[in-house]
Amino acid sequence: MELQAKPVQPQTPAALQPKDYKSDLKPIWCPGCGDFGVLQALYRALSAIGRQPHEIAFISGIGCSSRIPGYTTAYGFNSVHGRALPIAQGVKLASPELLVVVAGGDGDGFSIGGGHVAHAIRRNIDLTYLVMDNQVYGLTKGQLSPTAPKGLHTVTSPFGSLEEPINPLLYVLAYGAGFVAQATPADMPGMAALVEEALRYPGFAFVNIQSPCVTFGEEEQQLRAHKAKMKPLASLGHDSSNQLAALDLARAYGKELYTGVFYRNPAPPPTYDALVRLRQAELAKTRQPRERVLDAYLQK
Ligand SMILES: Cc1ncc(C[n+]2csc(CCOP(=O)(O)OP(=O)(O)O)c2C)c(N)n1
Ligand code: SF4
Repeated sequence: MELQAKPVQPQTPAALQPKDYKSDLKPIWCPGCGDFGVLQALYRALSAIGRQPHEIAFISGIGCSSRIPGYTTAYGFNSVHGRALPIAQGVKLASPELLVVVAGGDGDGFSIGGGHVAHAIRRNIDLTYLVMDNQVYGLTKGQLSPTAPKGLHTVTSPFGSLEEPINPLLYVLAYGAGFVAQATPADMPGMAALVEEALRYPGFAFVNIQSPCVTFGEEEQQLRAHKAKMKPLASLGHDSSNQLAALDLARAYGKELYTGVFYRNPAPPPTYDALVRLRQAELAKTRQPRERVLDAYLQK
């Protein structure tokens, strides 16, 4: 008797839902922490993009916000304080097909890890960097962070902060980041749309998320205050392809709460990871047969 194969029904993959990116781990953030909103916006943005969880890698350092990788079904590495960006660059170069997302706090990114930001930008590695900017070190109980406003009283600034804060928007724009935006969980649809746009940008994309720390943050950094003072850049008629206008608006960091895209390079240059692949392909053509055997071995 001849065996007949069962007729195969053509399968169209079901569209991914936000819940498909949600892991079984329950977030242990304080009730009301802004990072809950960021996580929801991420799930929404990822489902809109439709990449499978195994095609995505989340890299973080250490901090409350750096817990994000564990709360997704994607690959994740909750690494070392301040070292998320160099690790993420290595991941992207080793596995260029992955969608690489870096998530962490303002302390992680602009204090201990501050030196890495400029290099990731000038290399133009294709990754998305989400900073949950709450102006304090949340995880270690509310010490002064690099974006803390002048005068802020914390356990490490008993006289009020005497230092000027770092301006993350101006910082990344000045180094030439191709995509720079700011969001707040006070506008969830706006934040999800911005995260999605950043994920889609081909190159280094940065989103500064004003994510309130309800336990150690100031009153004016909470959602209610954000709702009252946020100004969507689109409603101001800002042209996001104008880098100089973006730099000018970014100077108001800490005074105004502008949300939306400050800058999007209208002609994104090739990314570092794409250039590496191009050079590899060029080099492969000129290699001698013996060297090609070595290349094939190294690529295993
Ligand atoms: C090398 C190293 N230095 C210091 C620490 C202590 N530490 C852990 S998280 C953190 C700062 C957290 O603040 P932030 O990065 O802004 O994230 P948040 O907790 O506010 O989300 C510090 C100083 C550490 N874990 N490792
Ligand atoms: S300490 Fe602040 S940043 Fe950390 S979980 Fe609590 S509210 Fe969020």
